[in-house]
Amino acid sequence: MLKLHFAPQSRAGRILWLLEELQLPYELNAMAFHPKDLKSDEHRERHPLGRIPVLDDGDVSIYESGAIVEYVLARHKDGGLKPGVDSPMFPEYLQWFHYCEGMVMPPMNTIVVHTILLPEDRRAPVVLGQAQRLLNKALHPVNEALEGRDYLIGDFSAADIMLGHACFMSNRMGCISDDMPNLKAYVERITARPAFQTAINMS
Ligand SMILES: N[C@@H](CCC(=O)N[C@@H](CS)C(=O)NCC(=O)O)C(=O)O
Repeated sequence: MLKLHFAPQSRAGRILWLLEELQLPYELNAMAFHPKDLKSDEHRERHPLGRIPVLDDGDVSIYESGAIVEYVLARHKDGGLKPGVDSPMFPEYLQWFHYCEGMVMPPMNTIVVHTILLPEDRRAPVVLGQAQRLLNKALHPVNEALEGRDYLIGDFSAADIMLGHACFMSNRMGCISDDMPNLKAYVERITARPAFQTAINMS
C-alpha cells in the first residue's frame, strides 16, 4: 500500500489531493510541521533534508512532489490526469506542471521564511517585498492562461494539482491581487472539488 509522509499546510497536500482524486488506497504518516518530526533521524533517512512529501511504495521511496505525482500516474493510475504525448495540450501541460516549483514556489518560500519561519528580528522587509512582487509577477501569466478556461489546459489535469495547489497557497497568503480575476475564480473552482476538500480537511 502507498504510504505518504506528510505534515499539514504543506506541499504534501498536493499528494493527498492526487491520491483522493484517483481514489487510490493509501496510508498516512502525519507528522508535525516541526523540526522534532521533520529533522528526526527517522525522517532524514527518508529525505536527506528532512522535508516532505515523501511517498513509500513497497521497496520504493521517493521525494519531490512533482516526481511523486509523475510516479503515481505512471505506476498506479493516471485517471486521465495527464494528456498523451501526441495531444496538442501536452507541451502546455508540462509547462504549467513545472512552472509550479520553477517559478511560483521560490518566491513563496522566501515569503514564508520572512513572515513565519524566521524570528521577527531576523526578518527583512526588503527581501519580503521583492519576493511578494516576484510572486505577483509570476502569477500573471497563469491568470492570462486561464482566460476562457476552467483549468490550466482546459480539462482538469495533474498540472492543476501542482500549480493549482501553489495558487491556493498564494491566495491564502494574500498574494493574488484583484487584477487577477481568472486566478481568483480558479482557486475557488479547485477548492470546491470534493477530493481537494477531503485532502485539505485531513491536512
Ligand atoms: N521541491 C520540494 C520541496 C520540499 C519542501 O521544501 N517541503 C517543505 C514543506 S512545503 C518542507 O518540508 N519544509 C520543511 C523544512 O524546510 O524544514 C518538493 O516539491 O517536494
